[in-house]
Amino acid sequence: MAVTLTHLDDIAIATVDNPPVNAVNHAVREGLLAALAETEANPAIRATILLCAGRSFIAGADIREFGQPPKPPHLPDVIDRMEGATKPWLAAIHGTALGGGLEIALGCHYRIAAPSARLGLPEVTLGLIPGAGGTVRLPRLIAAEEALEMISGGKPVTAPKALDIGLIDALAEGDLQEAALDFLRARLDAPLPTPLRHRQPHAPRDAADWDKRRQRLHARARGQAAPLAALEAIETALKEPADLALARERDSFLRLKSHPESAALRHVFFAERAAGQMPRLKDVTPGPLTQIGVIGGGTMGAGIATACLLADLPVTLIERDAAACEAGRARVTDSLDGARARRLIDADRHATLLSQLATDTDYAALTGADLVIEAVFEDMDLKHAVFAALDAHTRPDCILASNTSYLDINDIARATAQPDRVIGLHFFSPAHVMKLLELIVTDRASDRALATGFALGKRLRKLTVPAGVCDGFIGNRILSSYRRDTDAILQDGATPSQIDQAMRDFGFPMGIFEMQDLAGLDISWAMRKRRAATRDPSERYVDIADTLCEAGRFGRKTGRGWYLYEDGKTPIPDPEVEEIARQSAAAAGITRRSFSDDEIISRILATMQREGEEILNENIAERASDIDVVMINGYGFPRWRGGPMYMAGHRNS
Ligand code: 3H9
Repeated sequence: MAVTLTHLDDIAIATVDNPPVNAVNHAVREGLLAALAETEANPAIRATILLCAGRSFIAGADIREFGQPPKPPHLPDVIDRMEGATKPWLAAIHGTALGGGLEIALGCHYRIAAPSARLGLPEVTLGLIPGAGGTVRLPRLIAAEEALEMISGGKPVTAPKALDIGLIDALAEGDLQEAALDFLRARLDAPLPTPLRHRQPHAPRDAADWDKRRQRLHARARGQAAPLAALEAIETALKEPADLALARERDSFLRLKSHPESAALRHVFFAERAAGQMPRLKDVTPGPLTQIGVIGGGTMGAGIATACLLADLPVTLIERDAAACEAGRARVTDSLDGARARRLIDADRHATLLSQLATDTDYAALTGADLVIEAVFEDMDLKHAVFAALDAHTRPDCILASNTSYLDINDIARATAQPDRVIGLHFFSPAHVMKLLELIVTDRASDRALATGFALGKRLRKLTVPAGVCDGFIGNRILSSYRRDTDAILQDGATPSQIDQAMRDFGFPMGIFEMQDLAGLDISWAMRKRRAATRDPSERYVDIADTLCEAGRFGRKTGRGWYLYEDGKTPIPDPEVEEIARQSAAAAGITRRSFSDDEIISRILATMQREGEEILNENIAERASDIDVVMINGYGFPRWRGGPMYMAGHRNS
C-alpha cells in the first residue's frame, strides 16, 4: 500500500510510503484519492495529517513514469480534490518536499516542516515547469519575486526561510507527528483557510525590478526552454484567473515533457546517480575516513585540503619547508574566506575548520592518516619519491591517492611495496568547488582502496566517476582530442573568436580558446615539448599554439594569448594571431576556407564522440553515461543537451 490511513481520535493520518523518496507514482495518486474519499465520507474524522514514511516527504512526481503516457488519476486532479476537501489537510514535511511533493503541500490547507527540511520546485532542472498547480498556487501564497526565484531557479529553500517567506505556517520542533497533531487540534474549530486557487496573487512589488529579473532570466536561459516557460507561466498566473492559468500551466508542462531538452536532462539526472556505482564494489566495506593527508600545498593541494575540511575531515598538509607550509595554509585560509564570503560558513565555523588543518614537513606526521592525496608537481621522479616516502611512513591500510592529471598511476604505484592501495583521485580546480571527481582505477587497486575512494567522494559531495588508467583519463583525454581538432579548424580557416562563439551558442559557458587563455597556455606547451619525441608522426600536428607560446603569449596572465586582454579579462580578437594561423596554414600547404558555426560544432561533437567510443571500447569508462557526466560537470558541456554520448544515441540502460 503506497498510502495508508490510520486514526488518532478524530484526526486521520495519511502516510505515504513509497521508498526511497516517496515519489508520486500512479499508486500514490490512487492512494491519496482513496484517503480523500474516506476522510470526507467518515463523519468521525475532522482533519487529516499528510505524513511520509522514511527519509523524506514527497520528492516529486516519479520521473521514471515520464517516458510513459499519463495514466489517471492525474496529479493536478488529486490536488484539486484535496484543496476542495471540506475538512482540513495538513502537510507535515521532513526531508525534502520537491516538485509535485510541494504542489501537494500547496493543495493542503496548512503546512508545517521540520527545521532541517527543504522545500522547492526544481522542475526547471529537468527541463520542465511545475505541472500540478505550482506556478499558480505559489504566487498566491508568497511574494511574486520569491515565487519567480523558486520556480525559475529551481533551488530549494530551507524550512526557516520557508517560514520567513510564508511558504509554511510553522516550524515543527521535536516529533513531527506530535507537532502536527498539536497544530491541527488548535485549529479544529477555526474556519477552513481559503484554498490558494481562490486567493488573489501577490503582484510584483516593483515593476522595474520585475523587469530586471525577467531580463536576467532571459540572459541566464541561454537557449533553454524551461526557465522562460516558467516565467511565462508565473506571469499568466499573476494576470489571469486561476482556472485559466492552471490549464495553461498543464499544457506547457505536457509540451515540455515531450521536448528533447527534458529528455536530455532526465538522462543526466539518472546518469549522475548511476555514475558512483561500480558493480564489483557492491558488497565491499570502505576503510575509515577520520584523518586525511595531503601532499603539496599548491593550488590543487590547498583546494583538496579545503574540500576535506569543509566535509569535517581533519587534514595534515605536507610541504617541503616551513615557508611552503605557510603558503599552503594561506591558500587554504583564502579558500575558506571565499566560502565565508559566499555565506557557506560563518566566522565560528571558519575558525573551527582552520583549527583542523595541521602542516608539517615530515611524512611521519601521516602515521594516523586513513587516506593521503598527493598533489605535487607533475614529474614522475618526484611522484616516485613521494610515494616511496608515503609507503615508508603510513599505516599499511592507509589508501594512497595521486591527483595526477596526465601521468601513469600504475607506474607511480610501482614506487610502493603495496600497489594495491594506490588509486587516483583526479580533482578539478577549484577542488573545493567543482562537483566532479574522477576515481582512477589502477591495475592492481584493491576493492577496499576503490570503495574508500568512492566513500571520500561521497563525503565531499562530489560526483565520483570511475575511470581506467590512460593518458588524460576520461575528461582530459576528450578535451585533448577536441583541442587538437579546434587547432586544425583554426589552421583550416576559422578564427578563435568564431570557434568560441559557436561553442557558446551551443551552450558552453566559454569557448575552448578563452578557456585556454584563462588556464594559461604554458603548462600544455611544456607537456607538448616533453612528448614531442614520442608523438605519432602520421598524426596531424598544428603548431599555432607553440608559436604563440614562443612569443610569450601565455594567456590572460601575460595580457596576450589566443586573444588580447587590455583590461586583463575581456578577450579581444588579435589580427596577429590570425596572421600566425595564416602562416601556419601556408607552411603546411593548406588552402584556408570558411566554416559555418554548424560545421564547427558538428566537428567538435564528432571528435568528442569518437574519442568517447574509444574510451568505452578500451573499458576506461564503466558506461557511456559516465562520459556525459564528466563532460557536463568538468568541461562545461551544456547539461540540457544531455552530453556528447547521449547525443550520439547512447541512452541510460
Ligand atoms: C515533478 O514533480 C513534476 C510535477 O510538477 C508535476 C507532475 C504532474 N522520481 O538523489 P538520490 C530516486 S518533477 C523517481 O541518490 P539523495 C533516484 O533515482 C520531479 N526517482 O538521493 C535514486 O534512485 P537509485 C521534481 C527518484 O538523498 C533514489 O531516488 N522533483 C526521484 O542524494 C535516491 O536519490 C525532483 O526533481 C523522482 N522524483 O537526494 C527531485 N527522486 O537509488 C529529484 C529521486 O535507484 N530528486 N529518485 O539510484 C532529488 O533531487 C534527489 O533525489 C533528492 C534525494 C533530493 C530527493
